[in-house]
Formats: sequence, C-alpha cells, structure tokens
Amino acid sequence: MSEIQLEAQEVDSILGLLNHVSSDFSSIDSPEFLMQATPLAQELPRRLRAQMNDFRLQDDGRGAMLIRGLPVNEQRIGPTPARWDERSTPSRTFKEEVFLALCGTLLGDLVTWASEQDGHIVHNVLPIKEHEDSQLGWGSANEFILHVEDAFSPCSPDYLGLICMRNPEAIGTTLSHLADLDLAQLDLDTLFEKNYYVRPDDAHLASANQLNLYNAQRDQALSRREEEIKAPPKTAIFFGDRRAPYIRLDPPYTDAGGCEKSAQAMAGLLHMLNDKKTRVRLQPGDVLFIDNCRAVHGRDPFRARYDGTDRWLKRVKVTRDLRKSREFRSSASCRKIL
Ligand SMILES: O=C(O)CCC(=O)C(=O)O
Ligand SMILES: [Fe+2]
Repeated sequence: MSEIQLEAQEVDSILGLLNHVSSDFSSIDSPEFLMQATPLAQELPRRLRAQMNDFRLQDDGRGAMLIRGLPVNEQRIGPTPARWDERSTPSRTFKEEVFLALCGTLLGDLVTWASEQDGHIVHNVLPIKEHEDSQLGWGSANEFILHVEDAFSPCSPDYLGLICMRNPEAIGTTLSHLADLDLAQLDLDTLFEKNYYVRPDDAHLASANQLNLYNAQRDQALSRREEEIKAPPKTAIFFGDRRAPYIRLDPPYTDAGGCEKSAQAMAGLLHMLNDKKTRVRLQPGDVLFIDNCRAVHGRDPFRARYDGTDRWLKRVKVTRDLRKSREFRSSASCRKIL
C-alpha cells in the first residue's frame, strides 16, 4: 500500500480549498460541482497529486493508497446517523466529502448507481440495526467477506474511496492485493475463462433502498438488477494480463454454475486471498483508495452500539472511463448508472 502523510502547510492549503469549495457548492451531487471537480482537484497540493498519479498509472505493487493528516472536527460532523439516508442539508460532513471527491477525481471521474443509496455520489458506510448480520457496508456482526465492489457489472468502478469520520475501536478495513499471490499455484486457465455467474449484491435490492420517495431512475435500475439476478451473464474472474491479472469476484454472489473444476479454481483463489489478507485501521480524516481491479477489500466484524458513536465512513466510486457506462446513463455528464 502507498501512503502519504500530509504536512502542516499542505493541510492548511487543503482546508483553504475546502472552505472555498463549500461556500461555492452545496452538494457533491450537484451537476455544477461535478463539472468543476477536475479543475478544482488540480488545486490540491502537488505532492498529493503526484502520488495519486503514480498510484493510478503503476497499477502493480500497490493495491491501495492511504492519505493521512486531514483534521476532522468531531463537533461539526455530529453523531453517526442511525440510517444511511439520514442526511443534514447542508451536509455537516460536506468538507470531508469534498476532500474525498476531489482526491477521487485525481484518479478518474466519480460515478454511482441509481440502484444504490438513492443514486447519491457519496455513500454512508455505518452500522444499521436491521442490516446487522448482512454482507453490506451497514453490517457489523459478521466479517465483511473480501470482495470486488460491484463485481456483477462491466461498469464496476476502478477505485473505491473511503474517508473516515470516526472509528473509535479502530475496526480494520481488510485488503488483499493480487501482487501478493503466488499465481503459479492457481488454476489460471479456468479463472480466465467465462465460467462464472456474478450476481448483483444486496446493496442493489429494493430492501436496501428507501422506497417511500418517488424516484423513477432508481425503480428502473432496481428492475434491471432483478433481471441480472435472474439471468446473469457468464463472466471470468480474472481478465487482462496473465502475469498481473485484474479481478472480478464477490464470493457470496458468485457461483460456478455447477462446474466442479471452476468451483475448485475459485476456492483456491479465495483461500489464497484470505491467506494474504492485511488490514488498515482508519482514523478520523484518513482517506483510503482501493484499486478495485487489483485488490479485494472487506471489513472485520464489530459490535455496534447504535448510539451515535459508531464507526462511520463516507464512500465514493471512481471510474477511469465514463464512456464505458454511457449507454446506461441519461446524458454524457450524468453520473448515475441505471
Ligand atoms: O467498512 C469498510 O471498511 C469497508 C466497507 C466496504 O466494503 C464498502 O463500503 O464497500
Ligand atoms: Fe465494498
């Protein structure tokens, strides 16, 4: 993993930028902000931009990038919400959201799904009682199994970005990087073939969405996910270069369609990924970008209290190529994938 510790004068300059952006814009979802994000990101300190650029272009040997040193004002951000859709307007965490969004924009363009968290660009990752046992960002009681984000789709993001609001028990985000695997021990031929069904995960189901507000795009996207669950296309788990493969895998939602050989190849890979698992314990203000093609991620289990003091992260998804999803977005500038 790459890491950068921001220096005092870099923090000052970032806080100046965040102040100015938060007086000019009121939401990351606003088309005006999304249009300006690229030039604004160029106002981040050069050392940070250079390191993010290295992370983007040298996609081997890193897997994740940690940015440390942004201060978070505990009073200002307020308690951890009880639900993902509990949002203050203007957002109390807007400055942190802007920092996450601008850093993400150094890697590509922000993108989101109409079928997840009501199509917002910045998601809440926090424990929710009714999802306590789930394999969702809102679970807590069980280990969140190592996975690729949105593995079901060719439009899956290239990067996942997290910023920590609070994490009092230093619960680990888990990571496993493909550069750490002994590829010679894997059945590469089978993993590179279209032998697998990867279905949309539960975050894209109606049960994870807030259905009391009318949202035509969300409802259309949820129907598409239902179709994809019923009839998923066959895909390969590995693609790209055999010596440094890219990965598409979300174990609870992936099956080998009854083929024993394919199931065994996947089991061998899962075993190795778990064997090489590392963890990063995010502190308030830490930003973590995960390479969603070269690494898998998850989370250690923890006991949630649901009293406003629980672990709380914000999340964005980044694509290197918006055109890849153009046919599923309503306009060239819209970031919501149906
Ligand atoms: O909670 C974490 O550290 C990671 C959660 C996760 O996998 C996600 O938000 O996609
Ligand atoms: Fe995830």
